[in-house]
Amino acid sequence: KEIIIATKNAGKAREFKRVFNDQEFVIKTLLDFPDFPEIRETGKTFAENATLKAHAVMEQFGLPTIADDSGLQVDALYGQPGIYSARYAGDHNDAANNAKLLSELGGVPKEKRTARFVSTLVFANPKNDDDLIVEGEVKGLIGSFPEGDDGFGYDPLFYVPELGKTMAQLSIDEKNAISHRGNAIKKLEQQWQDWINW
Ligand code: ITT
Repeated sequence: KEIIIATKNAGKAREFKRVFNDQEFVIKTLLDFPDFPEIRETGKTFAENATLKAHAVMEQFGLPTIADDSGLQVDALYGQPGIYSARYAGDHNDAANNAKLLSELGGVPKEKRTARFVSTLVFANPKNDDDLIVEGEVKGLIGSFPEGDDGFGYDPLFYVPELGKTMAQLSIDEKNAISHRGNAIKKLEQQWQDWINW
């Protein structure tokens, strides 16, 4: 049994593999297929983009496929960067994205730097008519400088008040325990075994 995670993002791939390791199926990601073409994310919502990615990959491989579309919503920026989180500063470059976020929030005081990470997962399968869709989120504050070396993307700027740390200061298990993606995966785990037709 094989499941494909429709992502080229190494940080996401690591988090999925950590949860789905040691099970009776094999997990692959698009990092195992470097020639797989870029999927254009033309949707207007996380769910639309995750659906596009899941179906493009499912149709190519004929296998059960999970896609994640995710991003950061910052209240003081009216929910931006949102679905544009990966390419906020142009090309996909985490350091440039973080620098742009800090500059956009320049002068905004701590209590107004509220934000959330959102992850929408779509599980598509050739033998199921309908997709399984779940969403997870986590709330936090955008710091005024990066802290921590783990994780990816905006993690060094995403401060989790309950833990007194940024996401980039958490181990992968600590991050999965509270993160938007971890929360979405937990919802998926409660449903997918009953849903899937192998
Ligand atoms: P795939 O489409 O190949 O999965 P991607 O990185 O392009 O990779 P998205 O379009 O869903 O994926 O963009 C998600 C962006 O949101 C990601 O590049 C980060 O900038 C940000 N993001 C999402 N989850 C994050 C997390 O757990 N920690 C930090 N940043 C995150």
